Amino acid sequence: MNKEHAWKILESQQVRMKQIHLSDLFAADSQRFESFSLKFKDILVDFSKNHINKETLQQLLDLARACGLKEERDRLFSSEHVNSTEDRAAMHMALRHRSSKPVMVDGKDVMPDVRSVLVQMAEFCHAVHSGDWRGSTGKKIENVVSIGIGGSDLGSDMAIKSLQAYAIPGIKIHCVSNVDPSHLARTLCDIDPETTLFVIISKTFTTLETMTNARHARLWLLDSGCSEASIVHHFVAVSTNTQAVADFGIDPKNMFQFWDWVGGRYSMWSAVGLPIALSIGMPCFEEMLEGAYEMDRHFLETDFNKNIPVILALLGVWYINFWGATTHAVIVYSQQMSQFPTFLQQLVMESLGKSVTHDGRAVDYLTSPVTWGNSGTNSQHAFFQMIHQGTQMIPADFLAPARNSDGTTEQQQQLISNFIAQTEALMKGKSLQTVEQELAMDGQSPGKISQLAPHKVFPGNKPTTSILFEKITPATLGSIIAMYEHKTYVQSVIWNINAFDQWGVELGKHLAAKVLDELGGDNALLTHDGSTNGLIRYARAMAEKT
Ligand code: G6Q
Repeated sequence: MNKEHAWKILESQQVRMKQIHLSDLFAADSQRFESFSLKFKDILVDFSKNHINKETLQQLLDLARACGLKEERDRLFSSEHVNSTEDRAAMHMALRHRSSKPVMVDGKDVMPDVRSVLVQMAEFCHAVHSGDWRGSTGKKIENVVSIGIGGSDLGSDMAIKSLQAYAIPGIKIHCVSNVDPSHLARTLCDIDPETTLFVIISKTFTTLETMTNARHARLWLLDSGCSEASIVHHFVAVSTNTQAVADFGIDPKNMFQFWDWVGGRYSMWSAVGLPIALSIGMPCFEEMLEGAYEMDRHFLETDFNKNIPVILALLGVWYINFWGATTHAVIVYSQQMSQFPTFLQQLVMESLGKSVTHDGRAVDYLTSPVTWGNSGTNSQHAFFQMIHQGTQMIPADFLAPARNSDGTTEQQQQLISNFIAQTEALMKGKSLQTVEQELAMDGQSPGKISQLAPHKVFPGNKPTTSILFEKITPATLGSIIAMYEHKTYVQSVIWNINAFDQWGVELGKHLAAKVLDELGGDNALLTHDGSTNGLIRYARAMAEKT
């Protein structure tokens, strides 16, 4: 079957499926949960509350086959240059590869280098934690300030917060990303320069925000009385660009290497994750790698009809391309994982926010969903209104750890009951008849009932996928992140787009430079459009106010 044919079959299937309410699918099949849920270790993925039946799933799998998913998955894992526009492999899986087999990238086994950086990270973390590595005045390091942005920040920030329960006592990790002066200044105002270590993370070591913040961090140390010669005790770098690290004044022996076959948003498994390792210790960091590796194997070795990243990706394609959904919500019933939707937003939208195919043709179908979300139950008191009663279809993933050792069982049970009850309510809804009966039982008059009832109806029929796991551990977090990475790749294959470039980000890196010159100058002749000229003049005038 070719792709066009598979696509047409799914279009007809959507016409059929949209006639059937989700609750009727459950009423008709007592085994629906068993048929449409999968388990990976302790992670239960229940996708039964989606607009599918066995036929739909088969048709989606046919589409995947017609798009050459098996061949493309093998190309990814064989280090072929799947990042076509940058002519690179996307081999982040090598960073968490745990078997003794070699991993060849561009004719070289990369595992010796990968392992040697892991050893360097382990030695460094041990030195910092034990106090062998000290600040210039001999004090133990108590604060680590990670400076990086985008892919060099979001993964670490999210994992450090998610794994707070594993944090090593006596050391606090702060992530600074924004060039907004408040981010660095507010972070530094409460910490002691003598006990602070900066980790400067940048693949290119040229990113404006990171380099500017790094320079200011250095000035802060010098202002505190630290000499130029002693600054080495307070700075390490993570980069692919040794020369730029040396030019900045960081001793290359205090640099942790990674490689151009690791994309920024896929790099938290490399030394980019050093702040994570400093927070939770290297054994826990390695457990996170192990969890991701197990998910890599699941993706690589499991038949597509039981393959979790494949199923999740196809559900996304189903809603985006056949139901017209333009957004995908991610609700995490865990305060510690509240940064997860932000991390996922970059992974998905930077990877899939493309409008041309690999060979440069404009696509004539939707690609990346707007990916967004927040923690539950907070979101229930904020934007759930629109998911329940708005006009758009918003497919949502609900994630939760069933257990949490912080706080009380009562709080945790409330959290999980909200998680479960919301997915049920979104699926079932509440009919006009039920609402009218409830209002009548409340003693409302017939006039009041007919006025209020339409507002209180919940159509239901809203698709959700529940991802419920035992508790947040480094390994589980690693598996979940890798699951979403592979889901993203599968969608890129179906859409025939490059998941690993980011020309839109590159543009942003250059645009600001010209305006920056003009903002600081007094050149009256500005040659932009009227709006841009007006904004530059207004910002100049505001900056001059005392
Ligand atoms: C990620 C993107 C982007 C990148 C940042 C930081 O995939 O390419 O978010 O990670 O722009 O880049 P550097 O690591 O080079 O500073």
